Amino acid sequence: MSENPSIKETLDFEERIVLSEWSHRNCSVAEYQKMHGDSLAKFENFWASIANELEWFKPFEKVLEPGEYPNVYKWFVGGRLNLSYLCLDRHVKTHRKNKIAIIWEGEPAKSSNEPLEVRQISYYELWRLVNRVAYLMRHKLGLKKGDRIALYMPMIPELPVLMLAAARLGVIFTQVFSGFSSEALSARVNDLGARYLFTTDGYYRRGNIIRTKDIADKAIKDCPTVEKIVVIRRIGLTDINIDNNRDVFFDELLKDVPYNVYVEPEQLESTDALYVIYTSGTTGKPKGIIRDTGGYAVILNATMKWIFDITDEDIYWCTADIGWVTGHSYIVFGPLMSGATTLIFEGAPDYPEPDRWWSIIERYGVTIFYTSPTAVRAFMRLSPDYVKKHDLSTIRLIHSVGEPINPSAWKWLFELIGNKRCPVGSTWWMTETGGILISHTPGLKLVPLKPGTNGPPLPGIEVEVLDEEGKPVKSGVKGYLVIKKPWPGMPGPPTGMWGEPERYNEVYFSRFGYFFTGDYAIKDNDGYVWVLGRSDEVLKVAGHRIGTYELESTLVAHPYVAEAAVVGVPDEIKGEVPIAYVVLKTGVNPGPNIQTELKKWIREKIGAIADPKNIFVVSRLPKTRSGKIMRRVVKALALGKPVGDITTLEDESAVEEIKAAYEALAKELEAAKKT
Ligand code: 6R9
Repeated sequence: MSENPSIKETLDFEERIVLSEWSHRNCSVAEYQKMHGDSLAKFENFWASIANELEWFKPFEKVLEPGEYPNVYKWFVGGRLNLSYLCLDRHVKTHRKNKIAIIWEGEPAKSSNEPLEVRQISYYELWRLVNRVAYLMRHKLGLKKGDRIALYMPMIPELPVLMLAAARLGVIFTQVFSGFSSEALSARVNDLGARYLFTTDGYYRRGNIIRTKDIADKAIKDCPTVEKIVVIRRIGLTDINIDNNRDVFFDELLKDVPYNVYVEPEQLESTDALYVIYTSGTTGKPKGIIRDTGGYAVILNATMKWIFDITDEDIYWCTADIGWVTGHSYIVFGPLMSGATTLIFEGAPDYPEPDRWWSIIERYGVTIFYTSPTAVRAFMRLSPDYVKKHDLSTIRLIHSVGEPINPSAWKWLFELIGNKRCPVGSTWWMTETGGILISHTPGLKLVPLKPGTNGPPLPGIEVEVLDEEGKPVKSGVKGYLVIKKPWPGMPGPPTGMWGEPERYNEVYFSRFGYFFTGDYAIKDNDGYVWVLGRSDEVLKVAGHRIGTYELESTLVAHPYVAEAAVVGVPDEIKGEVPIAYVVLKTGVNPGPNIQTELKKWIREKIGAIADPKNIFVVSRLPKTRSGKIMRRVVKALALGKPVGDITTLEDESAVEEIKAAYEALAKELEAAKKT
């Protein structure tokens, strides 16, 4: 774990910021704690009242019920609803009918002479289109409730359209982030047993064309359940491979679907699955988290109000990729359920110029800005003039997500982007939680801000920080963050994890008996939670979650590699980056470019996000006498820290070798700095 060194400093400093502009919401810590305590005291009634703010086809009979498998719960049992209905049909019956639902901006050309590619889609248009696509899915592809599809899609409006159309029919989708490799894609498609794979010919990123269809072609060779690839033409590439028996173009399927078809939304059970999302853990293959329908809708609806204070006037922008959970919840389903205008952009933050984001905020008058600490740290390195030349005065609320925010990044957002007027929060949650669980809640009550904290747990959410033995630690002491009560949005029935009935309970509940998040945290005297980072073998690289185990097993799958150990080390911008130590098989002669070769291998097998910063070839790894790699030791060495007790080590020379590798690198970096 890369601990945030400034947290201790901030805890001691106890800076508290109260914004006079938010006086209508400001409250004391005691007041918040009272409200929070009340919500827990009448837990089920509390969540029932929040759930009743939604429109249900059939009201739920029971708030919460244990499922068939340990620690899997059913929320809002007996209730029927549909997220496509809640995101669209409900709004087109109101004043929101002609309101813009989605503003989309394509990647601008390098030359400013070319017009910007922008699409603004009203709720009514989106509703029409989703109906047509749902019709297409049902009648042309034969999809029905419970079938599975995979979406390997870039950031274009067709992606939310596909998600909403699938949701309308009860077709379970999984999205695979468009930066993942063909192998990562086929593993997920196969695990879910998807019938169709939706992708594009390509997309634009930093002035390049990424050829998604080529990657999909490669992936699909090993995917027996996939009947067809449906290709959305984003670029209009004429040289992609088309297999007439297997590939179909989306526009050709859609062409003769009448513009006015209506597909009645399936009345789904609250406990029916909406999607499956794969995420990295400490061991084994990625975990397919099952997302239910009712609990998820409730947590999103609540958090859009409490945390984002969403109103009809807002232009809301979450800068994540829709392929990650943040995009599922807070670009698509959350904002659209709230009737907001949600902004989607294709491309990168710094292309064609480093002010792309600030120009977007100015161009559309963004009011709510939800971003990541990694992006902030990258911008902080550049001249503030890129920001200052744009009018950002429309912004009224800022949050970040994905990793701990260091106080200086927080201050940069607060001062430069928010002009000291806007609440800035750091919303804690994870793929497994579905929605935000720990955050400041400017839309409800606003306790004083503190740079770097996540703030208090939301009403209805009970968390605790425990020591090794599972006892609560005192305030200010670091421990393990657990969630004590079930929450709406938690992994859904029947098994929490797709196809793996035992694993869910084993992974999350075996250690403490409560849901263990995997995070280290501190609770301060005000009950604010400060998540410090992961306590396990999961890395957060630029906010992306990567298991060291996944990287290690990919490395040892290379024909030259016998053993591998991967650890995370702090990085000024990305928060954390992987470093790998590998032992080669005896007798192989890899040549001088083995590091480059292994980096390429990881890109091919997982994707560029997992690219290790350094790969060191060593002759042995530090192991216990029973043959287990001592990661603690590898990690300390990678950080240039003392290794502590190594009496159980089998062979101390392994330590010396890694130490030497670290020192050589440190020297190299020092030399590079000087030149
Ligand atoms: C939404 C998302 C989950 C892990 C989580 C924690 C870290 C996320 C954070 C944060 C500190 C925040 N994390 N938000 N840490 N402050 N505001 O990121 O999901 O990709 O599953 O990652 O991210 O370590 O355990 P996911």
